[in-house]
Amino acid sequence: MPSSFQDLLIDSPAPHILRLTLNRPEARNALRVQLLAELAEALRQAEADDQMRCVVVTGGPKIFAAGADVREMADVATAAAVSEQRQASWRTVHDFSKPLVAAVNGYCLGGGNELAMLCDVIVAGDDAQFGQPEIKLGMIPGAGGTQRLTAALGKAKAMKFVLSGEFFGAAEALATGLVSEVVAADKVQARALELAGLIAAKSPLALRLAKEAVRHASEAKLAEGMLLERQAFNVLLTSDDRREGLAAFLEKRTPNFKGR
Ligand code: DAK
Repeated sequence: MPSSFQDLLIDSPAPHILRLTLNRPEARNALRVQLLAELAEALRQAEADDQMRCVVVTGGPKIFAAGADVREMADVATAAAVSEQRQASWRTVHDFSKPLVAAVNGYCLGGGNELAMLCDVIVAGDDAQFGQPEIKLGMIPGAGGTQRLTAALGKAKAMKFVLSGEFFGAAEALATGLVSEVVAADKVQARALELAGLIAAKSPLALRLAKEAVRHASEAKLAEGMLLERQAFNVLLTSDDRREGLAAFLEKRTPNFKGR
């Protein structure tokens, strides 16, 4: 792996296992374009490396990720310029054919939760907090949150969280099936690596086909919903409320939404 990675720590803690650690603690691991591009590049390299059979994605022991980078998105010109690159990175995560295990401690919000939901197995700590708070910024989820959260939680709960932006804890995430299992916060990394080890010991060919088949069961109808989500997201891109929501967050005040 190139040493030029800035936002991502990369190691191989056990044979056949690659661990990618989101590493922007000062911004709560916000997924700026640079970080997403590095994640995509690391996955491309893991895809091509026959020695790598399972990838663990984590934000470390304190926080998974606070979503897209609000500062980056608040600058409309920058957001537009990097939009294609950002989407290409998300596609690379989505298309990755080997098993992805998310190890989640702390906040797992917005794009962070969408990243976790793109993983195949989610091990969460009892300190984990999930949510899709985009609505508080005058936005909606943009990387499949409206579709995958609904598939996982059902309409009533997904609506509550997508419309209110309220967070929910690990117990609820487990009860609703959003995560695979919950363990004590300090056991998350070890348990994720243990599961990754179990997975990596299996036939790579069988793993790839199993992943594809299970995905088909849960995502066959997803494409249409993703299109709708993308159109709605784009409509909101130029709204005054979105500008206000992002500015209010950065200025640490309550937003004054006008419905425009
Ligand atoms: N972006 C940038 N900076 C962030 C950030 C974020 N998402 N979250 C936190 N920070 C920064 C804060 O600005 C603060 O910076 P300084 O003031 O120190 O310079 C620092 O991290 C610490 O934040 P707090 O003081 O707020 O820390 P707390 O521990 O008190 O609270 C928190 C942590 C995570 C609960 C809170 O920071 C928070 O609510 N953050 C915002 C969460 C949020 O709204 N996330 C959703 C972002 S929108 C798309 C795909 C995906 C997306 C969009 C499009 N396409 C493919 C089209 C995704 C959108 C989103 O995720």
